[in-house]
Order: sequence, then structure tokens, then C-alpha cells
Amino acid sequence: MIMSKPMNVTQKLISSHLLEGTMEPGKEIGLKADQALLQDATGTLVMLELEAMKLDRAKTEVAVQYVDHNLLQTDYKNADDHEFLRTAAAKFGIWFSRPGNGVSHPVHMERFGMPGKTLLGSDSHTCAAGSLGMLAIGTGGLDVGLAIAGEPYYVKMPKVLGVKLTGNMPDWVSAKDVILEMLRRYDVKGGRGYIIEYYGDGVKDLTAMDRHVIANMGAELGATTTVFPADDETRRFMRSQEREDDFSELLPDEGATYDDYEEINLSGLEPLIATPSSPGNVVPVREVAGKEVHQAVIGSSANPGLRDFWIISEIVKGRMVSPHVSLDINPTSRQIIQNLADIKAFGKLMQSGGRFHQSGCMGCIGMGQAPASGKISLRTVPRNFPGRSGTLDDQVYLCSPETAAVSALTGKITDPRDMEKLYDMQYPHLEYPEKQIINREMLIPPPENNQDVEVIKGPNIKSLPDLQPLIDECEVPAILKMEDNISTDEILRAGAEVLPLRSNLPEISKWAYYVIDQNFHSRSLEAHENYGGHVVVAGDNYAQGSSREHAALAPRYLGQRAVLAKSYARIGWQNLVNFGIIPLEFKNPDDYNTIDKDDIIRLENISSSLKKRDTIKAKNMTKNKEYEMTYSLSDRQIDVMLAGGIINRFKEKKQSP
Ligand code: MIC
Repeated sequence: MIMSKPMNVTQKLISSHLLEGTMEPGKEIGLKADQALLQDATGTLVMLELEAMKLDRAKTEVAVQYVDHNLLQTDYKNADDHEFLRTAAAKFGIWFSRPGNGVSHPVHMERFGMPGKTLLGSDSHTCAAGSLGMLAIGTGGLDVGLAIAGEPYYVKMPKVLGVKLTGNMPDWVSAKDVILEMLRRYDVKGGRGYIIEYYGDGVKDLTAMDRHVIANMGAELGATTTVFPADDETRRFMRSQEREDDFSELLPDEGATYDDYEEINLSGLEPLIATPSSPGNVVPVREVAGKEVHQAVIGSSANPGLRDFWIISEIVKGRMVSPHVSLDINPTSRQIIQNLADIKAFGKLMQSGGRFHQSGCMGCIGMGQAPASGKISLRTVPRNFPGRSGTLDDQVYLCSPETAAVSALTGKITDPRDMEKLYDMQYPHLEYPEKQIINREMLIPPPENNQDVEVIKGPNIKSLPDLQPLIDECEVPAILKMEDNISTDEILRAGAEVLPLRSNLPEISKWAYYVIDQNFHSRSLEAHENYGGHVVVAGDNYAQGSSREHAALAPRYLGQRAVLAKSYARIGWQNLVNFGIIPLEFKNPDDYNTIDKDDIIRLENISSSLKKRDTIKAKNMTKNKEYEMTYSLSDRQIDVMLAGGIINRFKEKKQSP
């Protein structure tokens, strides 16, 4: 009898969904996507892409369009998008989660998540569903659109980092501190090229929603995704959601190994906080204690669980938050609101000054709740990239619900363990109700006769432009030189002013790189007129953060030919390729130091070099220097580049016999 090699959970998930390639780290593989998740801020483009692909009906087992990001209706734009999404979802056979139903990731976990399945989502935090033993990957909308159309999802086979959890979390420490500890150790790029799999006895100390917190913010580490086993706790969670039938156990085999190892002793953790303006700037809360706080924002996919709101209600109950602190509460979902009322947490939050907003992402992406300039805002959300809150000089800190609640009471950043001496309070533990109130009312299933649906497009919905095939040479200015870790929030900002333009490329492109250079738009138009386009230069980990394709499509629309960077973040890199911008890498990273803003860069023989897999020469005409540029594209991606982007490539493939 042949004994098969023991597998970890990640290997089981990948091998059971592998359509193309071999599981060799660094090599491109094609995966079957069982489920798809779309949110509104990226979903409008996906729907336009599905239209361009002439899709009849979604081919995934389940596809769901959520409306959770662009909820404020300050004019017709977001409302137009909601109507477009509602009708387009029906047209393409996709479920629709109505505005105000809740944040996509936790709602998806509760209503559709299934151990052993794959999920592809047009949001970087899709990885949160790894909490249930799924392989859940966030990516650009085009990749999700193609998966909905039945194509494989292509990604570089990652290595697996096994993180062994031991011990038990001390009082006043919770799941957010576990992922902040990972960020303290690995920063925002240490997870690139990895799937992070948690194992060990400490996993049992984490509820399914705690695992969601940790898996969700795996995105901040730059990891391809995060995976937890599906165990008894997963079963308990699914039972509480009245979906026990969808549970199946998924554990690592006895003797399973990992490519790399890490260990966290939960008992040794203390409350942590990420300081402005990167999720990787993590320090113990006590190191920044005493700074005056003006806002505490609670909610988002990073702390979405009933417990996360309940613990705050217990901390503030019978007390009033500091007079200069706004305690903004963004309930995860309507279901959470009902359950908070049921366990009597809602009233306590109200009584203590909590400002209730509708269920959705809200302040997490700057859809309202922008903080006062220069004032400290503590948030339980996953990201604090510069300007993301809507205030350009924001001071956003990321922390656990415990730290946020205690600090809201004292009016200054406070280590939550001080609650014992300040207010003589012992750490409370939630007894989970056996059954939760379930609310499925705002989820609309796709109609059977989807072909008859009329798609409604208001004036805010503009069709996608045609992209030209790749040009062979160009001589263009480098109109921007950027540092390491530039996030997509800096390339194409979030916030209530810009988000409603997601379905209107000509308008949103006016905001490209605005956080870095407020004149970028006019300078790119000038470069287009005088040189036929531009390039930009960046350091390591360019385009980290969100999955928004606009961070590639808008620059492309403004004439971006290539990015010259030291290295890239996965999703941002995939999006550049999908929209026909070449992600070039300095073979010698020191060359980066010799380029200045506005230098003229000449790229020659682009297509012929790509076809031959040769390096591409970039000549700095201003400095009279030559740089050797590499690119780590697969053969498939080279075809995509040559065609001028993935939509053109898809159409070519459809036309060829
Ligand atoms: C984010 O958290 O950055 C977002 C906003 O959810 C993005 C998606 C988007 O830009 O629409 C993400 O995580 O991918």
C-alpha cells in the first residue's frame, strides 16, 4: 500500500482545487473557485467587466454581491450604483445583499462559508473566511469576474508558514492582539508569498469569530491568505448559524509539516496597538499610553463579532465616555444589532454615549466618520494608511475593542489592564448564547430566469474604455518617485468624496496619487500630450493593501506605461498586469537611488523582450544611465500584457477556435 504524505490544511485545500500547474512554491497555479464575493466599491467594475465578457450566468456554486462600502447617499451616485448592482447581480445570477445588511466578510462567513471550499473575492479581506477552513483569497475584480465566468484563478503557489499557537490569552488580551503581534514581528510585507496556517493547542482558545479577526488582517501582512482548521469550534459556530449541515471537519494530518515555522505563546501576549500610519507600526499599548483620544470607532471586518461589541458594552456600562471622545459604533450586520439588543448590550452602549451608525464598513474606508485634523482616532478596523479616514493628516491607531473602550472612557490611550485598578473591574467573559437570532431577510437570491432582467444604469455608471495592445517602445517622464510600502489608499484614495466615483473612471482618475501629489492628474495629462504617457518609480512592496483595480486602471487611463519598483504587493501586481501596465523590477535595487522625479525614461523592445523572456532595458535619458529591469510574469501573464490587458486577452481567446 502506498502511504500518502501527511498534509497540512492548506495543502489539502489547494490539492483538491488544483486545475493547472504543480504545487511548487513560486510557480503559477490555476485554482477552481467554488464561491465568489463581491462588494459594491469594487463590484461595479466587476459587473461592467462581466458585461464586457457577455456572461450568461455565474458558473460558481455561489456568488454574492454585497453592498457595504458606499452607503452614504449624499447625492445620486451611490444610490445609482446600488440600483445598478441590484439589477446586474440578478442579470448574472448572483445573490444580492442589500445596502445596510452588513459587512461582506462576516456575513459571508455566517451565511455561505463552508469548510473545504474555495472563495475568491474582490476585496483584500476575503481571506477572513479562512477562519472556517476555507481557502479564501482576495484579488482584483477582473480575476473574480473571470472566476465567476468559470475560468481558473491564477496565483503564484505560496509557501506555507505554520504558526503554532500555544497557551491561553490572558485577561484584557483578545484576537486583535494576536494579529497585531504577527504584524509586530513581520510588518506589512513579511507575509508576502505565504499562506499562514495556524495550528496547535492554542487554536482551541479562539472562537470562530476570533479566528476571523486574525485571518482578516492576514491581508495586512501581505499574505496570500490565512487558513485555520475546521474543528469542533467551527461546528459550534455553524450550528449557532443554523448551518451545521454545511460543516465538515478539516484538520492537518498527523505529522504534517510546513515550509516555515513560527510560534506564539498566547499566555505571553499583552495589549498591542498599531500607531499611525501603518498596520505594521505595532507597539505595546503602554508605550503610547496617555495620549489624548478624540474618537473611538468600533466595528468593520477586523472586529465584527458579537463578543467584540458585547465586551465594549460591559466595559462602558453604567459609565459615560469622556466628553471629548466620540464613540462611533458601526454594527457589523442587522443580525448583530438584533443579537446585541437580545443580550441587552445595545442599551448599555446607548446609555454610555455610543453613536450608532448603520451596519457596514463606514469609517473603516472613510465613508463618513472622518476624524478632526491631527486628532487621535482609535479604531478596531484593519488599516490606517495615510488619509484613508478621509482626513489627510489623520492620526489613526489600530487596536482591540478592549483598548478602544477603556480609552474612550478615560479620554486617553489606556492599557485595558488598567481597568482593574481604575474602575475595579474584572475581565468579563461572554457565555455564548446556544442559538443566535438569524436574519436572512436582506439577502436576495438570484432569479431563475435571469436573462430577462433589465440592468439599470444611472448617469454615474460609465462603460469601461477599450485598452490598446502593448506598445513596443516609449520615452516618457517618471512623474512620481515614491518610497517603500505605498498603499493603494495613496494611489487611489478611499473616503466619502472619492468612493462614489468607482463606476466612473474619467472622474475617479482625477484622484490618482492625490495623497502623494495633488497635481498628479494635471501632470499626467501634460505627460500624455507631450510624451504619450508616463511611468512612476517606487520602492519595495508597491501597491500594498486593498484589491481596488482602480489603483491600476486609473493610472492606465492617464497613460501609465510601466511601474519601475523594487518589489510589489501581490494583488496590486496582479492588477497592473490585468490592466496592461508592466510591473518592472530593478535587477539592481540601487538603481532606484539614481532616478529623480521627472527624469525621462526610455523603454525599448518591450514586446519583443517579453516574448523572449529577456530583461527590459530602461534608459534614463536625463542621467545617461541604463537599468536592467526584470519581471516575474508567467507565460499566461505575458500573453495578457501583450494583448493590452486581460479583457482583450479573454476576447481573443473567445474568438479563436
Ligand atoms: C479596504 O479595506 O481597503 C477595502 C476598501 O475594503 C478594499 C476594497 C476597495 O478598495 O474597494 C479592499 O480591502 O480590497
